[in-house]
Amino acid sequence: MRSQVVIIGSGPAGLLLGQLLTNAGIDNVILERSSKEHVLSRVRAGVLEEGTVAMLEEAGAGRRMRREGLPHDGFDVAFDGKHHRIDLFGLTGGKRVMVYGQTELTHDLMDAREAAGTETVYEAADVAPHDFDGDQPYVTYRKEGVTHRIDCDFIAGCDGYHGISRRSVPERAISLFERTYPFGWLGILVDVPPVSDELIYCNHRRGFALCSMRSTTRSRYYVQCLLDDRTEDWPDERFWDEIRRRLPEDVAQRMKTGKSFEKSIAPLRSFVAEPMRFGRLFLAGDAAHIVPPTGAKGLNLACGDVRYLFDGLQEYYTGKSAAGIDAYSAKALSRVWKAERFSWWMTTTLHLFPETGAFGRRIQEAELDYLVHSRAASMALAENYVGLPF
Ligand code: FAS
Ligand code: PHB
Repeated sequence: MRSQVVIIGSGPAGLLLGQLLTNAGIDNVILERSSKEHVLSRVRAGVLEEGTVAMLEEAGAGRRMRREGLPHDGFDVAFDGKHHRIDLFGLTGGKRVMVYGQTELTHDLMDAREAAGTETVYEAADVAPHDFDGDQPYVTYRKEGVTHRIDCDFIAGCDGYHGISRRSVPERAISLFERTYPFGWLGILVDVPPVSDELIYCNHRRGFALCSMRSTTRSRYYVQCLLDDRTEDWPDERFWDEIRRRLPEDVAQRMKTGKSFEKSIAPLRSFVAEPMRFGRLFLAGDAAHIVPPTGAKGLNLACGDVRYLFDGLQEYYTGKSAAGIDAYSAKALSRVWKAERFSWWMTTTLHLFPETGAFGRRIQEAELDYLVHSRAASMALAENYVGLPF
């Protein structure tokens, strides 16, 4: 079999790239190791930057997001018992974010791909990229006991942090940068109205908390937890007690509680692989970088990579120029590192770091005080949160 582009991974990066390529008449196939149901069962991001929203519409997968998504013009930062609104719209000259779950976005992209009749091979085992340092790369995979080979022009490694693509690059050719955090996020989904119309990011001496949502009837809440915590350590009753202890009194009092139907713990990490291109293999999304979810950047960064990679591939196939794909890695990394910095800053400013002691706590308090009382500081937060330009 032959295709122009083989995409490894059917997450947001792979699906969005595949849809843009298909719409541009560039044939592609996605190889996904899990089942479609498993991909859709994952609960992850919730906030889309304007650039991501525009790309979904460009891909022809934005209708339901426009109908069901929640445009947000600001969010609250809470600390010391009070909450302060960050006016994204006012501080960025009219930009906002869209609250719309990654699960829904993934579903919409899968539906668009199926409508276009473009192939995704689910439950593809032992996917492996080959000869990407030459000009005749190919990918092999096993399905129902049969090994298949797809010859192609390019391979897009959109297979996430634990994928095979990055791990297929020789160690001497890649540099890894990483910072781990001494805590995780415990998240729940619950069908009760959100406690606030907008998100609330809360710094508290007991730990970080985040009040988010998926709709006006479905809340998404998080608390900072210990790295070795397990979901069974957190029955709903403990979760509700803890998040209300961390929120300002007026917020805690009006919080609706209920029985969670999803509960998971995610570790936090900052990670970047450089470069993001190896001959005919390109890394995009979590395969190349990870950010702590505090800044709501992970999914949006994946879409930013796809912006550059799709533009470069389209230029290669139509303009017969390799300038775009040659510039991909440097361009993507420049935006990735700015988002890494922002996500690291949001995480260090909002979470409890016992090891930084009393001095570290006072620095956090000064950072938060400056943030909400300085227009310049709030503008810096706002322009990063709505998304830096592509
Ligand atoms: P993904 O990981 O989404 O997709 C990769 C795909 O490749 C998967 O479907 C996987 O099954 C497949 N794959 C892996 N190995 C393969 C192989 N060998 N062969 C074939 N297929 C393979 N971001 C936010 O902005 N906010 C959040 O709150 C947030 N929460 C998160 C919670 C968790 C637990 C995780 C892991 C991530 C979270 N993120 C969050 C980040 C997340 O949204 C990612 O940035 C986003 O999924 C990136 O999309 P992809 O790059 O497509 O990678
Ligand atoms: C979410 O709704 O899942 C969410 C929102 C904002 C974040 C992280 C997660 O920063």
